[in-house]
Amino acid sequence: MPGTPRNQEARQGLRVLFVNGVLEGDFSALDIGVSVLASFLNQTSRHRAAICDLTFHSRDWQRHLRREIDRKQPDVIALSCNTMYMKYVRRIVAEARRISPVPILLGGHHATVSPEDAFAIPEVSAVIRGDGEDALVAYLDRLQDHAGFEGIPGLWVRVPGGGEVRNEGVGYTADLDRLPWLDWDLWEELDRYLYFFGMLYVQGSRGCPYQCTFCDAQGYAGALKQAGRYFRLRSPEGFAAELAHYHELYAHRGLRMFQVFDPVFTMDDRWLEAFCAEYRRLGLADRIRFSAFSRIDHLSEDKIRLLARSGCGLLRVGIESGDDRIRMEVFKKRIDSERIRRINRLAQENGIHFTAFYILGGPEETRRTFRQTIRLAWELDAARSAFFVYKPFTQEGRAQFQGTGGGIDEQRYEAANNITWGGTTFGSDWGPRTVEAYQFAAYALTFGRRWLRMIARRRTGYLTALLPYMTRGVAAGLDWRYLMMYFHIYEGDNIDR
Ligand code: B12
Ligand code: SF4
Repeated sequence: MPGTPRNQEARQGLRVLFVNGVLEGDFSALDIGVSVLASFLNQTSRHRAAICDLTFHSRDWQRHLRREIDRKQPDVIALSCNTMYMKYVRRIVAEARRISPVPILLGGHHATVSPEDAFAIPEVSAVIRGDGEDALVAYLDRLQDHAGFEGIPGLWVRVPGGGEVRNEGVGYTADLDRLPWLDWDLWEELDRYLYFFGMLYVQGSRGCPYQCTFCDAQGYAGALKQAGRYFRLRSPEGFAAELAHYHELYAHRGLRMFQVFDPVFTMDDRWLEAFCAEYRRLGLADRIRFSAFSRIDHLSEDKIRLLARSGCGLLRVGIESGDDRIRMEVFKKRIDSERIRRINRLAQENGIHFTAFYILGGPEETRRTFRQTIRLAWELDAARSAFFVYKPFTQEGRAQFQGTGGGIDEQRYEAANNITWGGTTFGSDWGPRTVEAYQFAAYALTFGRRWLRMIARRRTGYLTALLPYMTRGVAAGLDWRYLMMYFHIYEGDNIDR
């Protein structure tokens, strides 16, 4: 019967199978939430977790899912969801239910910001809102012990035999230092990720105190508010020690860079100094570089110098728009173009590359602001420029289109599975296809220039690296457009030394 665990042995705990459900498109996610939760269960509870990754099985994912369920015999199947991938989640959940009667649990970003939507999927047995660590263990304990589900913050559950429990609140992990280091080998095809990307995803903090209107960090932050602060830091020394551990385990398997995924890594000055000092002391600065998200207003000459001598090779910063009003008032990222130019210059002088992120197609854009964005991108000449296409995740972002003569093409938005391509919005003098045309022009210019430099630098090495990369990727069922994109971002040393 759905909702009844098969493993009834008292102390052994339940077996959880996380399914990483990337069925097409962007294959870049070694999901951090799943990695954290699976490692947490294995290392701190009596329950056991495994990961079934569909990323490299897009052509035969149903067969792979069945094989993995047969092999791992889970008591619970769990999926992490974001809004764009809900179409995959629905298909996977339906298929998993055809294969197995065990409870199916959802969590993650979409389950937190839109729990009704996640819980409405008929095959879903339970949803956890917010941080998953403690709520997941509590859910599994109660499930195994046949106890009630009341009182677990953020847990919504359909009770076997009828009825449901919807607990108030959200899961919240205040102290990040109690989380164990990650067991990346839970990803059985880790070596493929290391081949295609050469990096592991790491975090020294969680959350972000800002409220940029295009970013759904604010949705998660809003849900978490009742429980505690969204922005939390780990011990900087503990974080550096964790990276040293990964370097020892994975450098010989292809790890070439740490991709630091703290939303604003350079937020806390003292923390950053302590981390950098420890990263250098452990001898990592000379052996493996890292790349990190930052914000222009959390960068200064001192910080850039500190980062440059501590192994940071690349900073990923949101420039968002070439128009100050769009960036500062519409997107609410209050950083002006002059400051951007100054920090960009300082970074270039100190040998730190930028990946600059831009957004095309947001509220109040005009053809003029599209051109301004492309012009600024050309002028800044970042090592990499990425032009995302606006997707209306937030209520505030949606509301901003009202009264502008623009809006959202709901059909296109419904069909979208990424922020990388595909217009879903329109303005007073432009439509979704206009956005795509400007995006094409933006890449033709900025990437064209980078491509010529790449060829000049690598010469025949370029083709001898590209051909096996593409061949292996296509053979693994990966989308050739993303392969092309990721080859030019991550292949080689990842940083363009
Ligand atoms: C790092 C990051 C990435 C990384 C890593 C993604 C990953 N899944 O690990 C990369 C670059 C690969 C990425 C990709 C994408 N991302 Co992203 N990403 C972020 C970022 C900056 C931080 C997220 C973070 O801190 N994670 C830390 C981990 C620990 O948190 P977590 O994943 O939420 O997991 C916790 C809980 O949610 C919960 N949980 C998670 N899963 C599960 C499952 C179960 C069963 C349970 C019980 C609990 C649970 O427990 C976890 C531990 O506490 C946020 C922005 C922000 N500031 O928050 C955007 C963000 C989450 N990303 C977003 C988007 C849209 C994407 C992409 C779709 C973009 C694209 N390619 O087009 C892809 C989706 C890939 C994917 N499979 O998730 C959106 C999501 C919006 C939405 N409403 O869904 C955000 C909010 C940014 C934005 N644009 O608004 N992303
Ligand atoms: S875009 Fe960056 S700074 Fe802005 S809210 Fe999102 S994570 Fe925070």
